[in-house]
Amino acid sequence: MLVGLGTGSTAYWAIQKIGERVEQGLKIRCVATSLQSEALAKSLNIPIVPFEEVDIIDITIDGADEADRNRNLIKGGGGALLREKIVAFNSKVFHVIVDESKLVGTLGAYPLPVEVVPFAVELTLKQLEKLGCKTTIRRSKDQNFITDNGNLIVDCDFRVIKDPAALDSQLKSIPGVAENGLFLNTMVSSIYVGYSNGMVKKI
Ligand code: DER
Repeated sequence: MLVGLGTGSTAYWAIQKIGERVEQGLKIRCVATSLQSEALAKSLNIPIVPFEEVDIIDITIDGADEADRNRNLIKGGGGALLREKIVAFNSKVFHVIVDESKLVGTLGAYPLPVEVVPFAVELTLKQLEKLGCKTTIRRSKDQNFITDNGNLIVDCDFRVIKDPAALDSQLKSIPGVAENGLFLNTMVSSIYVGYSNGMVKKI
């Protein structure tokens, strides 16, 4: 199988476990959603293949920052949302793992990460704010956070996102927005919710 490796602290543990299985003889090939996950996979001797060798990805496993019961997600807390969305979209199966704290009734309390090209970012921020959010350009170590694609991340605080599909369309219509962190349920096969008592529920 060709397996997509997610990004973040949850995907970290999935990649570790996949590494153990590869060491025991599991024969798979992988693609990674970030340079960070690619480096981790390589350190565990998980075979990474270039995208030019890829037709369709069999299964991708990733985390999320918020998930609702309709299987819509907010992702991008780790800044890899564009690559994550490309890999998820091109996967036959996309499984998401969250802990119970990330399961919400309505998305939006977690500021929505939006990947934006640096050119004229001030204008793009104004367009984003017209949609009713407060914007913050993400910083890291006293400078703007730069994605693996050389872009900025703008965290958009909407408080409540009543219609994720409508907002996704609105965001996609703004030139300068490379991608946004809304992963709609059309793309998500299952969400596995882990509880502190060890129970796991599948949505
Ligand atoms: O940045 C991302 O999209 C991550 O996958 C994020 O959604 C989950 O990160 P975490 O597992 O570190 O909470």
